[in-house]
Amino acid sequence: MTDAPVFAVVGHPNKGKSSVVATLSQNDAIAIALEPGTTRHSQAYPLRIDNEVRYTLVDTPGFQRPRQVLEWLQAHSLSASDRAETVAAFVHQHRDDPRFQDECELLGPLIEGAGIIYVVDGSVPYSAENESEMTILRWTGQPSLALINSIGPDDYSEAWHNALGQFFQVVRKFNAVSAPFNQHLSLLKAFGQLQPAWEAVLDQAVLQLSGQRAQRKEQAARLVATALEDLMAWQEQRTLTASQLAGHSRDSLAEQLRQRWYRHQRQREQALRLAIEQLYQHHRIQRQEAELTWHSEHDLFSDNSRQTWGVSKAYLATAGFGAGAIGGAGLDAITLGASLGTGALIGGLLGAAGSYFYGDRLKLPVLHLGVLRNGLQTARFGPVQDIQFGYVVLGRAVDHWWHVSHRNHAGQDLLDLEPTDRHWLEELASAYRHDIQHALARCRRQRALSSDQRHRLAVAVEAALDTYSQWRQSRG
Ligand SMILES: Nc1nc2c(ncn2[C@@H]2O[C@H](COP(=O)(O)OP(=O)(O)O)[C@@H](O)[C@H]2O)c(=O)[nH]1
Ligand SMILES: [Mg+2]
Repeated sequence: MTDAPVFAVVGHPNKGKSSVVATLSQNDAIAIALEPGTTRHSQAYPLRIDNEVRYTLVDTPGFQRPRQVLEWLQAHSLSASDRAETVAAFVHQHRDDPRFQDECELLGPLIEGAGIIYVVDGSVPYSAENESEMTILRWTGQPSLALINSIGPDDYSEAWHNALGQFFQVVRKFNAVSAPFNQHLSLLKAFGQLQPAWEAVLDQAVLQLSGQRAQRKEQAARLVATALEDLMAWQEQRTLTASQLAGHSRDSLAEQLRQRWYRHQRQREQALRLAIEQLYQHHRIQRQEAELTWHSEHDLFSDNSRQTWGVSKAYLATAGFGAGAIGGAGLDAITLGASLGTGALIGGLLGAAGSYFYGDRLKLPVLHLGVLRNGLQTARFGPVQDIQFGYVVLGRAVDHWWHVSHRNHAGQDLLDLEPTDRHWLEELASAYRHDIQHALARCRRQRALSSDQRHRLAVAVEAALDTYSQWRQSRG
């Protein structure tokens, strides 16, 4: 038993009703189509937090014959006091009438007590055609809110606002595809204002959604941290008999293990992408991203590889800065209190300069052959030699997380993780950078992280997520 409010999302076909439902119920499985008439039946989509329904949105077909419906209602109503009953009578009498199937479907939830969310497209001019629909909705007597959802580039929202204000208790602009999360919350609060019984429930839902969002960020950071550990430490092994070994050239063995190593790294990164998307309840994102791969001649700082990986020179120079800062930490300790951490600064500059001036090529994993034991020899490839690799993985993961966590469930665009020139890493507090650097260095040497180190890495990655968000926001 739940007293969670129900809202029927109604309006003309193809104005973004299903998109509003998808976004507010965080469900990307809702039919959103270019063709009108995709939705033939009303369908309820509950939003659950901790397994409890907090509110439900009902996706409905659009109005087809509003004028005829209104004529019928006017002919059957005696006074303003019987209008809601007249609407109910219309639905009961026309249940099996194919001409009014869509109207019966969409009015059904309203006569059962659902609130109204009326969706219009603010990018096309206001038309009086909508007045029959709006009048019918007003006759239901249900709490009502109108959303101006602009699909195209033009803006007629002011005219819409003036008209809608006469029919609905609250009128809001809300873009189902691009509205940021805080607008979802403020919309829920507005719903709470429509009916006293809903206020506490929806205020609670707002708190829970905020809490859930914070929790998801923390979980995302843990997922990224675990992937970093795995990717940095990964080693491909193969144990061969002496005769098998004789049948292989060293090069062909290295090549075989190298292929396997790359495949694993790519799959591990893909698994991280999917885990992040699932965490945010996105199950059908189409993503375009350069593969995590390179050739032995790839120079880490060449435009070519940076573009391939989607990370910038400045970003990697900053990673180099982080690396240098560790080297300088000793200096820092000596000068502690006497200077403002200039030791770390100088070390950092040297690290960055080293990256630039000494042609810092990404040091690739190499093949190691173990000693012959009982006629068997183990060949090992990996882990990666170069800590910069960890920063490449981190930069890509943070960018992907940002796009997923800011994506509405009505979004259908290809998620194109285009490289941009980003140098947000320098804005991450140095203590976090140290923790990341230490963890990456340890994993590279295949030394397991202690639970404390693991925790610190996750905390530092979460700080990186915050830093990246702020950095993006500051760039508008
Ligand atoms: N750009 C943009 N497109 C939207 C938005 N809302 C809906 N659309 C598009 O408009 C079309 C109709 O949307 P849909 O939600 O299926 O409308 P419905 O028929 O009212 O349920 C789809 O192609 C959507 O992708 C929006 O906020 N922004
Ligand atoms: Mg629809």
